[in-house]
Amino acid sequence: MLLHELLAFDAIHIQCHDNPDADTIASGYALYRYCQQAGKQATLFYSGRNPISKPNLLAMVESLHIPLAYEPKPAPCPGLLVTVDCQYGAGNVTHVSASHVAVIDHHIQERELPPLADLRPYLGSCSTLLWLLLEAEGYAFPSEVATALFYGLYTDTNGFAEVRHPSDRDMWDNLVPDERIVKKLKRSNLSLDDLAIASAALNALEYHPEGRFVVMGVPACDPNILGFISDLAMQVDAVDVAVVFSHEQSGYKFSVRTGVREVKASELANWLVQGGIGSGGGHVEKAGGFINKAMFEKAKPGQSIMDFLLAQIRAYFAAYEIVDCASSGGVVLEGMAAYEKLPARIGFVPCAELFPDKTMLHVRMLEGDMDIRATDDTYLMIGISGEVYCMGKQAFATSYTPLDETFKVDVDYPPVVLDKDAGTRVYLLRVAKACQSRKSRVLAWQLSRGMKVFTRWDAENYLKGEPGDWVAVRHEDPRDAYIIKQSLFPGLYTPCQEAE
Ligand SMILES: [Mn+2]
Repeated sequence: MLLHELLAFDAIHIQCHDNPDADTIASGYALYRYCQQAGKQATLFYSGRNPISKPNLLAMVESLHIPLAYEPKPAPCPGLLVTVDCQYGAGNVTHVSASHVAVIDHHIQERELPPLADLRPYLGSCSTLLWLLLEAEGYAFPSEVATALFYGLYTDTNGFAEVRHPSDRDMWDNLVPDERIVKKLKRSNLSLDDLAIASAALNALEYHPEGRFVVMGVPACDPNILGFISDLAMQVDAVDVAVVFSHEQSGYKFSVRTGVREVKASELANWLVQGGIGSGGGHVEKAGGFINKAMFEKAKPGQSIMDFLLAQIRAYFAAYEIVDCASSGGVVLEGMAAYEKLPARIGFVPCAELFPDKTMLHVRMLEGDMDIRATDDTYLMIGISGEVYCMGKQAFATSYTPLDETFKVDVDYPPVVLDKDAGTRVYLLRVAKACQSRKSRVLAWQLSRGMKVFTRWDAENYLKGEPGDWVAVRHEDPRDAYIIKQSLFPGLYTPCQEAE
């Protein structure tokens, strides 16, 4: 959906979800300003049992002059009704009859959507979605709108700790908010009631020594409380993983924290919402998400959310064998078969052609951000999913043949490099050339159980394989192991024909 399609209507009514938070208010406000600038008759409102009372929301509405109306009994809408940060017909937004409806949201799909809808559950906030849509229209962000969207992302991602998608980070980097107002809002996030909730949760804390984790449930509260409690729990030496959730009207908001390299918080957050019951994501150490109540009750009838989370966390721990190639003997070679790695086409960018020697680069890709110091020897390699990794000139020369063509691939988020010294951005897919890997022989084995492999080169990050994926070793060395996705294996490897 493109935002200007909404402008086909003269009257545009924008509805935030009941019991609104900063993200829905910011999203609605940005859309309101856009419609108003286009000469439309726009209104911004919310409904539900209570008007907003939280100090930060009141301060947000006041300091940014947001014309947000509370309509406990909303009248039917002539023209277009747009629900932001929620879906028309869902449980967390009061029903308003309208002749035309549009939905802009970042939660998982709950309802059949109208033709005018944009739903991107992988984003950390609905504010990010509005930012992307407005950017696509070439919109110039007034300070109030920039500040609102910035604060919307801030509150929905626990102070940016749980941002999920590179687009979240792009918005965070690009918007220029009014720092004075942001500061004031950050300082009024929590109420005394929120603090009382935190202390009650800490009192009732249950520790599970077998997995060194804690899980805590709290009543509906400011989402920042979840991060606050889990961050506090992580400072206990016996706690490796913390999950804190709150009971919200339409589901459960949760925060995940981990302090051990064997568990990535973003992965655990995704694991908790398996089966389409919600959305989650974030970083290696901090992540979060939301579980939809109706979906959860349908998937796990009769189970409490606490029992469910405990079972999911235990299942996650049990699902993966951990192999550390740096400190152990590596993977078991017995039962592995020989395969030939077929020549594969990937992209490469020699840093020397773009940047001065020893430039600090910030690489942004779907997998996350990476900082590197690029020398004249560094090659940036771009895989077929848009993932970026580094290689030395020598290693490149022995394993790849450059081709005389550009590298083209269709990916969800094209990787981008920021030259931190010059402040310039380079979209790698615009400059990447193609190269072909040389044939090589590996031993490989298809996984029947999950596996996390720490390679010899990176003691902090593991490669993760699910059942059905493959583990392979180069040079018959059990410690030279890596993981290949099930879907990619047949295209990249073929059984060796020659006898041993
Ligand atoms: Mn939101």
